[in-house]
Amino acid sequence: MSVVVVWTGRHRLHEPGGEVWVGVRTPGTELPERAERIRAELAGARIVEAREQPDSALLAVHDGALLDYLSRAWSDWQAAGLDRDPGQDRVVPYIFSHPGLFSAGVAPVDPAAASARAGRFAYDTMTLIGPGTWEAARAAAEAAITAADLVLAGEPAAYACVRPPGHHATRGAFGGSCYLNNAAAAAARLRSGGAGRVAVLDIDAHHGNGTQAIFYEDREVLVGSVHVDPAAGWFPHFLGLAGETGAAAGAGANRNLPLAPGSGDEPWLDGVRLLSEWAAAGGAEALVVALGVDAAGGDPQSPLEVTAAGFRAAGRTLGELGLPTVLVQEGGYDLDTLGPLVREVLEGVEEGLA
Ligand code: SP5
Ligand code: ZN
Repeated sequence: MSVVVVWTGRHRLHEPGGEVWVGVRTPGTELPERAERIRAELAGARIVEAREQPDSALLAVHDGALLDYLSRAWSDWQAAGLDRDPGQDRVVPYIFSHPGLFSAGVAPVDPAAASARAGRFAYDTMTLIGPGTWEAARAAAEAAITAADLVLAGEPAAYACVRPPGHHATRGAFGGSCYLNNAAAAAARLRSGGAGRVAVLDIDAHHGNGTQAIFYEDREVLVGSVHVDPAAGWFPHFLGLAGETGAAAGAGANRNLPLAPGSGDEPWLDGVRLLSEWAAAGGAEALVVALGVDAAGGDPQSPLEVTAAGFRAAGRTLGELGLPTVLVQEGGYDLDTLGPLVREVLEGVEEGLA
């Protein structure tokens, strides 16, 4: 395989320890073994270590307040004794600065209590923070940015084999197993490195709401996502519909293609093709693929039914755009098929680029 793979072993520092869903701690599926399985499948590839990046690379897509919070969340939680009393070994929010709390001219206070602070930045209860979460999330973003640098230096395609994933993280909030938006950080680096217009195409089974929000008013970053219809009962539930097309200078620069639960190769590949044509027509000069493989039939987190051949065909379509291409790992939770499906996409990209 010729696609260069960017890797960091620091992902292992993030052990989510489950997900609190409807108030119950469930085992969770965003496990360290995910990245290890993909890496094992790509054992023959060229591997490059993620390079450290300055804060400015993260501040291009995130608020400083979110970065400050994430970097201190676990130590503040521990300093407040919450891991001993009541005995919660991960940061879990309990009160949220919901917009419905506030009147015109009344802004949220920065809460003094560590137990409350999470609810200023978390938008769900499933995305837990432990001792190594910040270091791992930062390493994942750094790996995605490194992949962008490799492509700027002339690699036709680079794949960041990362976790935790990123596409649900917004400028100022985290959720959906995501803390920092790795794909958005890669797109920002491609832009600052000279790409005029960048397309981020998201083929994860879930809507890339974080990436959408980050670039919603940006005409130079086209954001497209094909995903299971949130209005049919799927995460992120509150947005991700076809009517969300960008705003202000970014009007028309966002595209959502929601699919019915149960959709398989044909409608999903139609979506991938539409997004690719849209990116080409929009003048994209570089491509970021938010590469989740949870649209696979058999994935525990989504009802889509895409096959291995479908993933290969999607890779080919994206490769045929002929653009410098950064691929960033997002979801995909069936440990036995995750690696092979990523390989199908990467080999498809190579075929398309050739
Ligand atoms: C990056 C990514 O793929 N994030 C996916 C986050 C979606 N998680 C939604 C989980 C909804 C609760 N699932 C409970 C399953 C109970 N059987
Ligand atoms: Zn997903």
